[in-house]
Amino acid sequence: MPRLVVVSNRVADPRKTAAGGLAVALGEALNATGGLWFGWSGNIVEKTDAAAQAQPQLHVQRAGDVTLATVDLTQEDHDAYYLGYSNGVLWPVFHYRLDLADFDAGYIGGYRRVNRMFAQQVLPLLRPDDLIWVHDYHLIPLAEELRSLGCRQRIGFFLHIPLPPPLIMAAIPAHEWLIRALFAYDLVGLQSQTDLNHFARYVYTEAQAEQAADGRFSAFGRELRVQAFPIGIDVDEFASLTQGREAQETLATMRDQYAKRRLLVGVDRLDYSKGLPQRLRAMRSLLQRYPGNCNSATLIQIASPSRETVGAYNDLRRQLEGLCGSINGNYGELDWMPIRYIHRTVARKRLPGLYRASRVALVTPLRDGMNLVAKEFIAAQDEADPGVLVLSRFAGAAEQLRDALLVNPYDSDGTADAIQHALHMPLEERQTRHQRLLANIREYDVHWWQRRFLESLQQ
Ligand code: ADQ
Repeated sequence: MPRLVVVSNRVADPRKTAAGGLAVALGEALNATGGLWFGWSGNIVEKTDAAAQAQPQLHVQRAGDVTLATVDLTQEDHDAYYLGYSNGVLWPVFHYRLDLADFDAGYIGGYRRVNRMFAQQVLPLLRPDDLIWVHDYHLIPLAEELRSLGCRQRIGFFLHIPLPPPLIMAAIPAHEWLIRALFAYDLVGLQSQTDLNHFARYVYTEAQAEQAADGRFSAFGRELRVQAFPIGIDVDEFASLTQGREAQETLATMRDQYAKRRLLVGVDRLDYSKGLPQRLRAMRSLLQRYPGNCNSATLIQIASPSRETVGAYNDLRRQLEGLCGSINGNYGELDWMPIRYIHRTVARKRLPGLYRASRVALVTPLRDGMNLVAKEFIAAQDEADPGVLVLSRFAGAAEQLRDALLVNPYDSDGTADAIQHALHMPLEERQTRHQRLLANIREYDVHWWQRRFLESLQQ
């Protein structure tokens, strides 16, 4: 196996548990080949620092057999590339939220500049037979930049977020440039069959693709292979976290506090793609339509702070606070509240305890590339008495997890009906569904994903 080089916006030390399953899986492949991981350091340097502007400083660090190489960004580049183009244009549009995109601000210059700078910085670190794996929407034009500098190595790209239908994609003024840039890769991986269909329709209708066979597309005078590789979690790692001290402590505390009540859980970044206001409205509808849940069902919603300097995220935060206040105010009792909303991150080692204490998980994004919380919830359950997953049909995970209760999150009454079903599902049905879900996430785990992508890239 050739040496693996991973390039992503952020770099994580794969030896740390807090880094999560993706970092562990990439770390595994990097370790096996003595690989290199390149990305932004997370540091922002002042623009007045002329030296840093001309030649960003490269920080190199060893993590076992893996080399971590990072560069700083100037404030201006960070704002245009990261906050602006990546999270103010690509993130909303790729999640179908044209209304939230800010097309006019000229962020694209910063996006191109940082991609070019990444290419210039990583190029001297490359060896002739390296395999390069680029991650996510921040770095779509990276291969094009690398090719223009003479890079001939195989380069693959994986998009962690959805790829929208052609007419939505076409709202981005530079849409053709973005899709053309993908054709500088040898392989593009997407999360789902739906994303793959959208890509195919785009190149047929917008780029007059000539032929497509065997996952190969030719357009813009180039040929590209595009496949779906649904990402998974490290099921064994998660199962062992579940047995750990922190998770067991959390489980015991929750069981103690909610002994005679039913617990529902939601764990998300505070992001408008995750359907949080819709989820709270479904809870309100549950209490209205099925009053037996009053004084009984409680949703613990953990929403970790995310991208707080992007305007749309602050509006959402206020909206959630208003909804929680109104639902708790209307339905709460002296000793019971229907919603416990926590605007914080929960330690990764505690999460499995929270999942296991919950009878139902609400994973109801309006759009999501995959959604790993759905898979983590399944992995953390007690097989003898498992909880039920209520899952949005608009999460990439819904293509695989057919044994969850699939819902339309825009339909609050329909979602409330599904929650009611989940809360009262007989043990036998819970077990059957859980066994099938667990078999699925075991077969298509994060190691499978990593191996399949890299095998395909090497072919
Ligand atoms: P995200 O949008 O971040 O990822 P997700 O797949 O759910 O979404 O992964 C989130 C991870 O962070 C999970 O491991 C979860 O446990 C953790 N997490 C989330 N909220 C947390 C909280 N409040 N406290 C503690 N931990 C929390 C993007 C795409 C997804 C895709 C992944 C991987 O948007 O669709 O599944 O990448 O490709």
